[in-house]
Amino acid sequence: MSAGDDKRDRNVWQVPRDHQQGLSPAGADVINFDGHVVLPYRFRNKKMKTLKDVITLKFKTTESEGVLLHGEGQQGDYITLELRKARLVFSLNLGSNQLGPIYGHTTVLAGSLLDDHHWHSVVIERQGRSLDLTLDRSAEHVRTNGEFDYLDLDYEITFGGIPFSGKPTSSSRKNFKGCMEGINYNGVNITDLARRKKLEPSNVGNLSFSCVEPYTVPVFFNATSYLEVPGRPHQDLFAVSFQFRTWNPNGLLLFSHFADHLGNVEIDLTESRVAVRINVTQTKMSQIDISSVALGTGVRYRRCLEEGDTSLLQTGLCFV
Ligand SMILES: [Ca+2]
Repeated sequence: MSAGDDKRDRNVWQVPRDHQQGLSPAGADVINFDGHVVLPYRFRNKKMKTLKDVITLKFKTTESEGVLLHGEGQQGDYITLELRKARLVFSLNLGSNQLGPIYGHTTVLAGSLLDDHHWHSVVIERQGRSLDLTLDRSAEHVRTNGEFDYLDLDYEITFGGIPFSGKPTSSSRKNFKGCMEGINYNGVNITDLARRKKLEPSNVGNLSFSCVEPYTVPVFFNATSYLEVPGRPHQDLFAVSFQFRTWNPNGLLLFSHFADHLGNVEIDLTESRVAVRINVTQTKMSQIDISSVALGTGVRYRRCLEEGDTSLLQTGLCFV
């Protein structure tokens, strides 16, 4: 226990010296999805049979789950791009043969911690069974399963969610809540069509053309920046909650003195583990409950390290 570190003994707010917020390009090409609305692009001839697909879009969100786009056909073909546990999941089926062993379901996973309210770009390029999924600057190349080359979709491809159809696949998936930019489906500028009211959004929810900023935004820290908040005098309760991400195995997350020289509390990372240290100089404190704090932050932190997101290298500590 390192008590008495006077550098940490502060009690006023200070704006961190290296405070950055997520940059959100103020493009005119954005669509905000509220988590309910779905934007369909209906095919002119009710069917779309493609040997080649090129789909591009950018998204930013604070949600870890949500369907970015979806299409399906009565033959069993489907295409779905979604976020699951803050990872990008692309599912494609060019056709399955239910009589034989041929099964076309193909899944590609990309990225992690994508619910960081920063823009991420996605490019899907398919030529027959050859598939490239590019997320930001990293590309995955796969060959789709099965023997079929054509994607056969019926009626529409939807953005921001799956319209309710009564099927279990649609009801178990969350709609996308966040912002998309520059949606292009095989040369069709979906964002532009939506802005010109050429597409009919679903009746539920709202589509808007500027990004809604979330109530909370991440705060970035480097090795020398910090944030100071005033304490609440004459209160017996000390309660704090936050989420964080970092690439660093060691670092001080929080420090506070208790009133009346009772001691202090310190939450830090030590060798990739969260430690809550309470230094009591007098025995006035009767109850200490730290379990939820330690578990909550630890899980997030471990996931960050396991998934090896190198983009965190530049950010240092990040509280969200
Ligand atoms: Ca097919």
